Amino acid sequence: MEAAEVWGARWDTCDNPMVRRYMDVACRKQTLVILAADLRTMEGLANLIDSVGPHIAALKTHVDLVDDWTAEGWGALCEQAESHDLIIFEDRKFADIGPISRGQMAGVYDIRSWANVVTAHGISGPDIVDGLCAGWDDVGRDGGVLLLAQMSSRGNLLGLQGYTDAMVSAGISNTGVFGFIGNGSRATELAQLRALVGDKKLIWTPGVNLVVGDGEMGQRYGDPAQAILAGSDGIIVGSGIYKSESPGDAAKAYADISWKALLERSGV
Ligand code: 5BU
Repeated sequence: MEAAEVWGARWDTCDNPMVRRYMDVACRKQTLVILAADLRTMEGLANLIDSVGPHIAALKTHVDLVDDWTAEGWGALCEQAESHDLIIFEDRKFADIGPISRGQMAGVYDIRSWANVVTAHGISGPDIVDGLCAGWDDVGRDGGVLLLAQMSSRGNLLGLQGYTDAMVSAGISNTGVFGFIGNGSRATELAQLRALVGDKKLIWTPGVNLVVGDGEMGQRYGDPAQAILAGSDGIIVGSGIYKSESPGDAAKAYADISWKALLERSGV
C-alpha cells in the first residue's frame, strides 16, 4: 500500500521532516501503535521491545523512569529499537524557556542524540519549539516536537477555554512541530482538535485502551479505532500492551485495529 494513498492530504501537507519517516514506517509495518514503554528496568525494556517490535511504529520512553539506567545500556537499547525500524519518542514534556529547553536536550540523558520526537508544553510560549530544535541542531540531527494541545487525564488544565486553540495557533506554522497530542479518551474532543489542526500536522493520542473508561489515578481511556476515525494518526498504548499476558499478541491486536481504522478513514 502506497503511503501517499493511505495518509491522504497529510502526506503532502505535513511539513516536519520526521513526519514522512513515521508515515512510511507505519505503512511498512501496517501499524499506528506507539508503545508507551513505561517499565523500570533496562532488561524489562529490552525484552518488551523484542516481543512487540514488529507490531509497533514508534517507541515512547520516559528515560527518567528507569532505575538501572546507564548511558551505555541506553545506547544499546536505542540501537535495538532502530533495528526494529522504530521512531524513538521521549515523552519528556519540556516546558521551560527556549534556551533552557535547548540545554535540557543535552545534560545527562542527552535526549537530542537519540530521540526523533519529544513532547513539550507550550505554556512558556512558542519559542520552546525553536529551543528544542536548536538542541537537535547542536548535534547535527533533525527532530520533531509534539505540542500538548489536550491531555488524557481527568481535570487537566489544557481543557480550560481557549488553551487548545491557542496551542494550535502557536504551533501550526512552525516546521519544528511534528504534531499535537490529543486526548485519545474522548473522540468528540479529538474531532474538534482535528478540525482546528487541518492536515498540516499529525495528532498522536494517549489514553487509548481496548478496555475503555477510567484508569488508575485519573487516567481515562477511549477506544483505539474511534480515536483514529476521529483524526488521530498514532495511538499511544502502554499498560494495554505491557501489562497483558502476551505483549506481542496485544501489540498485534492494537496494530490490526489501528491499520484497519486508517484504511477505513482514508477510504482505500
Ligand atoms: P497507559 O499505560 O496506556 O495509560 O500509558 C499512557 C502513557 O502516555 C504514559 O506513558 C503517559 O505518560 C503518557 N501520556 C498520557 O497518558 N496522557 C497524556 O495526556 C500524555 C501522555 Br501528554
